[in-house]
Amino acid sequence: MKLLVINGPNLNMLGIREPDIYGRETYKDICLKIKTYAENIGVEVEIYQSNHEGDLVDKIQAAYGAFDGIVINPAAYTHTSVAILDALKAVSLPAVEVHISDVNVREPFRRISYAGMACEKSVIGKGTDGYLLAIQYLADKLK
Ligand code: CA2
Repeated sequence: MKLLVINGPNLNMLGIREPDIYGRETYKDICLKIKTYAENIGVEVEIYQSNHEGDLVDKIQAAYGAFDGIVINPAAYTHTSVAILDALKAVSLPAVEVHISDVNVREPFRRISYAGMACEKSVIGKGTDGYLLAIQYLADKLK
């Protein structure tokens, strides 16, 4: 089973600022944690990050026929991008949305998730363990 983990803008800056919201782990730490977890449960993962909406859309499209499921944290594009929503709908792969912080208790604009409308599950406010919970969910569903 092969899963694609997609991260949106600024997530590559994690661990550098706002540790009270996003924790102290760096993006590199998080990638290693995801890869180690996936390997231990026999799941192959590719992790992709981009700051560009169109690149994220291209990556979602390229997942069609190449991956069994998608874990996605679209970061700020969560709350703005109909293009990412449409791409997720177009490929129609089982997808899980992850947010490190609890977007429901922050600014009101973070309560809307376009990407979430194409995801069968949302893991919100569980810190970076949310990625692992999302991978486990898809692994259980797809096995
Ligand atoms: O909680 C999440 O995972 C978010 O998707 C993170 C996004 C935010 O725009 C969403 O509303 C919720 C922000 C990504 C990273 O932002 C950084 C900010 C400062 C320092 C490092 C990263």
